[in-house]
Amino acid sequence: MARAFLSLGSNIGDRGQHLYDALATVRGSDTMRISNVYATEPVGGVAQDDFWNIVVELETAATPRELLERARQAETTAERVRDVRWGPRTLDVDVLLVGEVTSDDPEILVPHPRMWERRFVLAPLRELAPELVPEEIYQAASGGVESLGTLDELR
Ligand code: PH2
Ligand code: MG
Ligand code: MG
Repeated sequence: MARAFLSLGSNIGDRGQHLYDALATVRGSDTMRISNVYATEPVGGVAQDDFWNIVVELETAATPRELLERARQAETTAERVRDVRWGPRTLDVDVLLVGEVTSDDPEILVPHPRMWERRFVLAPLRELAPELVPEEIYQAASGGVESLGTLDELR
């Protein structure tokens, strides 16, 4: 079993509902912990609305590829349309870390190559796993983030 971390984000429609609806699919039958929800400034891409982002932690035997399949299934359920790279989306689910496992499959790079640059990833991640996010790395990352409390409180 490994500790795996996935990042979820939404900036179209009912952001809290999209995040909430993804949880059962992302979880499978694993044990899951969920960070607070963060309202976050869009990083990169086109001008767009703020995101809501969370990170979830799974205690899992799944491979990166199996986690990618769960992520895609949740995105399909949210009727995500892929047009603009880094553009607005109902739901984005990215695999960040899967224990010590690495993947160099271009469809599913693990660890996620851009995770250390993004506060919308690091703020919720460090809540769940402070030992993985050194303060200097957090400070060097970019993008405004504001904690909104738990997903349950927001629904
Ligand atoms: N996702 C991106 C690009 N930019 N910015 C924020 N704040 N949150 C995201 O989830 C996000 C982003 C690409 O997936
Ligand atoms: Mg992403
Ligand atoms: Mg993605």
